[in-house]
Amino acid sequence: MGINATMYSGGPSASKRTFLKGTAAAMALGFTGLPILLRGATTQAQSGQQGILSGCHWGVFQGIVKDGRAVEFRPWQGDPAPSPQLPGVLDSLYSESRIRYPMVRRAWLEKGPGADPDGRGSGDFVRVSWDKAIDLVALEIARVRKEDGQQAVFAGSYGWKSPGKLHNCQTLLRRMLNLTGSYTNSTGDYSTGAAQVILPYVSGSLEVYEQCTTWNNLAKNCELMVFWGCNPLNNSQISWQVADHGAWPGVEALKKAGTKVLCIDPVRTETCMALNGEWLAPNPQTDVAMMLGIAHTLYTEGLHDQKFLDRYTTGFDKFLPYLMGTSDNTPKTAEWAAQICGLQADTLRDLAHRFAKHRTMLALGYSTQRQHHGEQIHWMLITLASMLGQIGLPGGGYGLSYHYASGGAPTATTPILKSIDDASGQKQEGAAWLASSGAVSIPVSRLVETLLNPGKTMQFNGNDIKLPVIKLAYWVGGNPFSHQQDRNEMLRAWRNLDTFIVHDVQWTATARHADIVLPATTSYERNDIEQVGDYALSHIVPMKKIVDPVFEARNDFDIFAAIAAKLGKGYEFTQGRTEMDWVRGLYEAAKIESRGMGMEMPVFDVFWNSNKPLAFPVSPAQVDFVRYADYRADPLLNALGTASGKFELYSKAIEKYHYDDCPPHATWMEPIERVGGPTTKLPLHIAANHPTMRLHSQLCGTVNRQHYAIAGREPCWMNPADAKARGLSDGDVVRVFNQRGQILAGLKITEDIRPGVIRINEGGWFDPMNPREIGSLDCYGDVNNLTTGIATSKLSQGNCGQTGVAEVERFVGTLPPVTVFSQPT
Ligand code: PGD
Repeated sequence: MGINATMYSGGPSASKRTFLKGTAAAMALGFTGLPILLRGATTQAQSGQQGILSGCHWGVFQGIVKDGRAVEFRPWQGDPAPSPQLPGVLDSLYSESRIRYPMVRRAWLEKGPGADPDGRGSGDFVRVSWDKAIDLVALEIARVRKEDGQQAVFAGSYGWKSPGKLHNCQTLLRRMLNLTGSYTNSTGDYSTGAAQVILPYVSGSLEVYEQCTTWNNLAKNCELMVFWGCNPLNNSQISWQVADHGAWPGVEALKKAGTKVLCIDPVRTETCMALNGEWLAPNPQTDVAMMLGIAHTLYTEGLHDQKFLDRYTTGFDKFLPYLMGTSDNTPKTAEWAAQICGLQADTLRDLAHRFAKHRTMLALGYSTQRQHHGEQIHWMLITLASMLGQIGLPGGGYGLSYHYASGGAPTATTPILKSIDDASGQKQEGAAWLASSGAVSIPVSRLVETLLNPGKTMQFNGNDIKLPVIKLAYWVGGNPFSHQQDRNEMLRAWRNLDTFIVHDVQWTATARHADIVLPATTSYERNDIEQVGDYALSHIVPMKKIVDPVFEARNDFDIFAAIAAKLGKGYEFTQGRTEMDWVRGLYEAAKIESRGMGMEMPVFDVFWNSNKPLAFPVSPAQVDFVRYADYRADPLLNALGTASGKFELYSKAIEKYHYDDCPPHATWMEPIERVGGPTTKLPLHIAANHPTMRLHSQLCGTVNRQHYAIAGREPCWMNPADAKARGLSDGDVVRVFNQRGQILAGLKITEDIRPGVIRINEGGWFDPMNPREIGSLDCYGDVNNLTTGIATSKLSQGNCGQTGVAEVERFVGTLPPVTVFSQPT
């Protein structure tokens, strides 16, 4: 398949003709060198309608404006599969939950920092002027630093802030704090907290965010595609940068090729349905045992590839005694695995045979490692793939990002746009969320533990960290009252803070629990620039301001510039440059870099005024990219970044840490709780998956809720057998509860989830009936009331958002109203 087909098959109106027209346009503008194309591009503006080009997590779009108000966000013609979430993106500008003015919690304003911490979340705010708000913030940062030290200010501020290389609110927060002092930072992320720490020991790179063998290559060469907890058609709607949606043509190509598809998942996913896949649903949290059962069959039947293991891996000899049970008296036979994972032993043997016989791609998702001992599954998958010996072959091996940001869409030849930096002297390019500056850095999901245990020593990835005393938390571009597990433990911890400052666009539960709330602009009220596709990097898109800021919203950039100025570093913060100076400068730097790659980008004004994304070419080699082909071809020249230069199926480094919860080879370990587990009493596993009509918690406060809310609450999927056993009917309002919390939800009965599992998507806004009471009933349905706050292990200290069990009953009594989507009083 050629480049054009890969990029455009399935697109609404784009065609080869449009592509050629774009080429002609580019040439007419006189670009030289390799062809740089202004592609895709009969814009609404050109066809006589007002359309302003921009981009967001959901894709490239045109903002249609009437009388100063955005009335439509229309997908860009070149988008092969526009996200149905776009109407909610537009609504996020004007919805009832928009933050309008700077607000301060009354008790904090009248009695000072730390006053009445239990009153957070009760909505008693006082509107203040911007000048007053900036004063309060600057003075409070200075006070805390003076009284409690630099580390007492927490600016880890994790979250899916909007894209854009200038208005990156988290970098801007740290820029302001670095210029005026220091702070406590966080390390890692909530997506792959466990995998990104263990994989460098195993394959020598972060691996989870690396490009996969392309869909194009799979369509030609893969015989068995295994989506293991991996759902591209839900999760690739969005990207960290601007989404390209290359997964849709990819999946379409697989379908056309007739590739056999197997989905291993407690939920029958959109991807499984679209590809008419075979669905296998093991007990949740038991995949490592299942993989071990398959590995045991491979080995005992001589189906493993010893030559591959010898040449490309180390440590199989140390893993083998565990697999065969000579080291622990438990052979990991198919029968042993079957009684843990709930599938038949014959099914596991059959999988071993099919994996070995066919060119097989094992595509694993991230949620499988967001579990207690989550490090093990990615390690075990690589161990299994190594035994199969197909890593580096076309269409075979394993891939860890097929479900995320259209991993597997071919990567263009492109310069990398730089971003404004955090003034720490460290460059923050690419995986900015992994960079750490600051006085101290704690693992990102461990803030609650830190607030509850200041001074404690925490083990983390071979090091000891002394948990700092934190008095002020500053959050921008994230929603910890959604993303953090065990909401009630978190509420307890938050009471130890003097001050909680939040900038957001919407009155999320996080904003509602703040002491100082500042209204930020959305991307659609400011100018910026971004790349399209985290893997594809297909275009650079102008993110143009579509409308003026609503109410009193201000850009994070301007807010932090004002605070920096109050603290004596105003010029250092802005460098005397305006928004458009910065955007132009970032583009110009990329233009210079592109010259080194033999390309010539148009001058900035031409790019900006064209109202079109700037396209970059994709080489035939990238269209047909095979992960690890180079390593397979020459393991010495292309050695991996591990200590041995090979895949490490046993890690001597991890052995030296002596962690009781992370042994030196892939191991099955019981999670703290799981359905059917030895000590677990409650009967239903909670699949806290990513939602279909929002991005984490973003857009929950918009019209998109109409597409999924049941009785005004977050849906809870349940298998008919489980519903029958509890006398429940479709559409019932149910109470879902366990020892950690209780939420209301609307029941959806469906065969698309296995018995013993309920699905409540993460990101529902927390709406406690009585905000002063810890453990109060959540009236809307934030699933993280129910999940466990423990860490995956001492190695990575990742979050366990997919570990939790619960019970469900019909709600009786007077239904409390949902209040979280309206303005606080
Ligand atoms: P979002 O809802 O994206 O969630 O956690 P995250 O905190 O990223 O929150 C982003 C917030 O930033 C929104 O409130 C949005 O309005 C605000 N925002 C956006 N743009 C701007 C801006 O320009 N300026 C300012 N000031 N604010 C802005 C997501 C996290 O949740 C992640 S990444 C994962 S993978 C985890 N997933 C799960 C899970 O699968 N299951 C459970 N149980 N829990 C999870 N938690 C994690």
